[in-house]
Amino acid sequence: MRLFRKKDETRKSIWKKMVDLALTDVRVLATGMDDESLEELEERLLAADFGVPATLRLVEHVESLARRGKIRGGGQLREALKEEVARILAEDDGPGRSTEGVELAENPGDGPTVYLVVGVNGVGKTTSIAKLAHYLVQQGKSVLVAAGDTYRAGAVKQLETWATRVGADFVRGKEGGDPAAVAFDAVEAGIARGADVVIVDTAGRLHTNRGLMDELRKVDRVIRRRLEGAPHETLIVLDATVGQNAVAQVRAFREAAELSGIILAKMDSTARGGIVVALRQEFGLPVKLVGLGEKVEDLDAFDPQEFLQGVFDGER
Ligand SMILES: Nc1nc2c(ncn2[C@@H]2O[C@H](COP(=O)(O)OP(=O)(O)O)[C@@H](O)[C@H]2O)c(=O)[nH]1
Ligand SMILES: [Mg+2]
Repeated sequence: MRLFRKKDETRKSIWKKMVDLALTDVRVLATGMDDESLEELEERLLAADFGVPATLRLVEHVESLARRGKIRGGGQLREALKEEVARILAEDDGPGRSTEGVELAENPGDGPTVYLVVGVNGVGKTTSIAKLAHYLVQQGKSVLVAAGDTYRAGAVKQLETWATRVGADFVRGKEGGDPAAVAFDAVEAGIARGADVVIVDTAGRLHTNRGLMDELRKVDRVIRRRLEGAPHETLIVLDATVGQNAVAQVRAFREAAELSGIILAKMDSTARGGIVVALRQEFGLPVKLVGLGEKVEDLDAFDPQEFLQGVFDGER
């Protein structure tokens, strides 16, 4: 399936916000790439959540161009940065990446497409599931959501309320019950009811919790066993406002599940877009969807071109 980007004011302001960071205000560096300028560039990139590996790569790139006399002014510096970030974002492009939107993998065979959604507490998993379900229902798909977060009081109810609101089918487990059993029941129900898509919510206590990772492994295994090729996407939801913490979260969850992409929630609440680049540089994992608010419509496909423009060509 393909999620086309929404053209509205909300989205415009998001990309503009990133520009507010003044990353593009490189005029100070225009006098020549001395060590001080490079240090300042490094500081700015780190402050914008680009993370150490991506920052070093970008600074080295700029330095080497400058040494060869290829960067003489702010404009050239900006272009050099933009090109290198574009290169990072384009690396390891999996199937379904395009500048127009994101294609989430689908089940090519019989049975439903299954998406497993993971991430720590409070990042926006349940809300993102509601948004994705809403989008899919709007596309005419029959969607079933499964309340795999059986730990947190209210988590089941929260998903049920969303499901009812967006017109998705709903599978619950017993409170305090086994999340893997819920996942199994959900895939089973999806097959029996002929659902197009099954989305499995999960618990997200701290990623330092070994029990959680063991449990996720079990959920993943149960889904695999019940339906060949499933889960078709394992999406980790990250909170865009937590900076480099997001990198640590991906590292932890990667141990338990084969992540296929990122949903970056709360992009409306941050002006630092560098995390997108940090995640790509470190894991080669694409941001597929971005959360832009608390309403069901506030989900969008990540568009690398628009991202680049927002960060480097925005109004100054
Ligand atoms: N501003 C904003 N808030 C969000 C977004 N996504 C989720 N939230 C809020 O973040 C909080 C936690 O969300 P929830 O989906 O329950 O997180 P979960 O614990 O990971 O399932 C809720 O108050 C949501 O409304 C987003 O894209 N933007
Ligand atoms: Mg939740």
